[in-house]
Amino acid sequence: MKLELDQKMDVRAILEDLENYRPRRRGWVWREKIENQKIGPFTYNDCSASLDNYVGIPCNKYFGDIDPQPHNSITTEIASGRFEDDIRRMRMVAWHGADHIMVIRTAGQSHFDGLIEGSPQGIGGIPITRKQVRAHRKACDMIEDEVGRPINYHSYVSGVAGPDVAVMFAEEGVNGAHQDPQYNVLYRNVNMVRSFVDAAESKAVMTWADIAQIDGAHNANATAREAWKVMPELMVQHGLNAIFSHKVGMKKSNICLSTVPPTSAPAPCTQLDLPYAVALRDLFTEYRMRAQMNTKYVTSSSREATVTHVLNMVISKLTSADIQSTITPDEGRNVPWHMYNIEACDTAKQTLVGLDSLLQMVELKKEGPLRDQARELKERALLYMEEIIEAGGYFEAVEKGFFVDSGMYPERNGDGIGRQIAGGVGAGTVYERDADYMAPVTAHFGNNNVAQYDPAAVNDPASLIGGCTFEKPEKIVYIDELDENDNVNVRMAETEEYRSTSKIKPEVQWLADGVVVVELFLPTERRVAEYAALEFAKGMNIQDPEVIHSEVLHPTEGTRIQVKGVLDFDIDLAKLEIPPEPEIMSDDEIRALNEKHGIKIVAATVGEDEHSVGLREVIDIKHGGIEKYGMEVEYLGTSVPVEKLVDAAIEHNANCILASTIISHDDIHYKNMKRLHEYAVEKGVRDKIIICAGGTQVTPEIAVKNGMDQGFSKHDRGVNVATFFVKRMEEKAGN
Ligand code: Z98
Repeated sequence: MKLELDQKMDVRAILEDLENYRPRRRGWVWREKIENQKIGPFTYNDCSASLDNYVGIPCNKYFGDIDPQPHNSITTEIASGRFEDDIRRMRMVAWHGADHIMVIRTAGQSHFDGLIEGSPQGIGGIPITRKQVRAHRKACDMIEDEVGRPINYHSYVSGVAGPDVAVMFAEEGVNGAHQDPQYNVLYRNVNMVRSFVDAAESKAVMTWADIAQIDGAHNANATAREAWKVMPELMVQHGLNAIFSHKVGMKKSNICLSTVPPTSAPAPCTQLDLPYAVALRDLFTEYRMRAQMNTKYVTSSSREATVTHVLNMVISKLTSADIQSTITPDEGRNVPWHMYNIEACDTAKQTLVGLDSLLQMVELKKEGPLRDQARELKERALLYMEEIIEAGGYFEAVEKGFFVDSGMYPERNGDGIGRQIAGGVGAGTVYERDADYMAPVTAHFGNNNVAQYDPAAVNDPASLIGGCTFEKPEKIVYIDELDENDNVNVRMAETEEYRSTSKIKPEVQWLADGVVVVELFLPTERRVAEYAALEFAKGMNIQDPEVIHSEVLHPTEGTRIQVKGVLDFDIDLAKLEIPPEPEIMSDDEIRALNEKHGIKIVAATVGEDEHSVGLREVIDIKHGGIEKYGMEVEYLGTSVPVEKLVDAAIEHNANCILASTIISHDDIHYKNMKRLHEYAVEKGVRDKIIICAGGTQVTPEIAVKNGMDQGFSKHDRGVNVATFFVKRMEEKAGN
């Protein structure tokens, strides 16, 4: 199956014949850094190959539409709850530069002691099931063909069903997964003995499938009362999971430390985050770094989250990041919407590309506070590790509440997360293997008495049954759906109208969800503004309004509010009247017609308006304005009365007037246009002179309504204006 560039993804086609779909590869694919790479007019040293199809950041139009891709894998986390809608988002993020697509799973799945099947809807994520994973991997296969770069698909191998999930992931070609038994123990209260035994099995399976692993240390950062105080502990957590994984057999280059710069401005964050990042890279030289962004201090301000993200990436750039994660700003306001995934990917791409070659020009000091603090952090971490051993080992240390304590080790505040060795979900479910225990499967951890059945099968126990599902995927039992009411078919039937007709609705995460965001400034204090905003939203026919962000601009003068809500009507695109795209002539055509008609323009910003930039851009040759076609322009300046403009046109024998009118208070821009037209009529020259107006709030329709020949908006450039003048001159000449 192939995606057509100019067509939407057909989700139904992806779901077809899933039973027989097989992933075409296993394992993680890293981007390759190309030094000295020429892209457009520039040379890059820290980028990878560009994509075949992409959407660049908005200003790439000034640079020949290039879209350089940093060498770091870029993660996007998707948490919409409907896997069928995630599929379309995956395509969009891939075009924006994400190659690591991480789907968050539904709340509570970590306590399921087994696989979930079918495609139920989730909360805060999706139930991870074979059908869903297969459909997603199939979609990623199509998307990677389209963008020309491998897409790594990722989810979680944590929780009580870790090994079951790991096996399913290996079978389905999942490329990355979180696996860290400490996560189970500390944050999900899964029994620690069970978690570590399961982790050994899970990691063995992940090793076979070449799945890149991400640990869970970042959660300590996000949970701690003061995140920067857990820096020594974070290193201990990384160390435990990293060495455990390696001992199970995982190659170090597949073991990624999930590291977060622990603080955020207004803290002097670089002062703390940089030594920490350096210390971590000193200690874990052979492992990979997955730079997560700081979510602990992310609020509902997308601006603030973006700055945090950028500061975090400066740390990544000054040290290293094999994977750069993006979350902004979903985490803060819990709105996991298409546009925020994409914005965050763009933020990462823009920042990392903007910082290209940084380390060719600057160097971290080898001595001084950076190295001193890094050394101190490493010492604290080693002491911590020693104390764990003294306490009797990891399990005892957890029982004693060593972890996620709010003190900066060796200080302790006694408020760590304590778990009992015999407690938690799944306690008492680990049994010693019998003396004759045997499992005829591939990638199994620990004792397996295969020899007693067939000595030749010792290194390949699955050969006893002619291959397990890893070798013989046809042995996989594929279950399509278990719940006749909660599945993708039911959901898609509900929104079918928006798939198969020309109707559309606004959307933030699910097809036709109708959700919109309205931004208001209200001249009052915060709490009052929040409630007032809800009333305004209701007045705008927005249903279920909810304030998702409020920001004090001044305690009494006013508050900025963002309200989300639902619009319950749709639009039929077949009935939509869209004015034709403005015609643009070639430079040569315009020049030729100008020679023929001798266009002479009098231009000014009219009224009490001092704005000159827009008009100058339209006129000046420097900005590719109308002068470049040889048109003669008499520029009168700013704040010119409309009457003077007409008088000057008469005096200079001009055939065109171009008035710029930016200010729109009290509809002054309309009034200016009207007066211009009327005064030209009074003077008896209206039919001899083409009169046009432009400005940020001007539309062609409004301008014409107010007596202008044409109106130009902020999107119009010199070429649009020049094309109009020569065309109208031709019309007037009867051609
Ligand atoms: C991230 N922003 O992953 P539940 N295992 C580990 C985790 O870190 C997580 C889970 C499992 C973060 C997202 N991390 C949070 C090591 C979650 C998820 O129990 O299904 O929520 O497990 O980058």
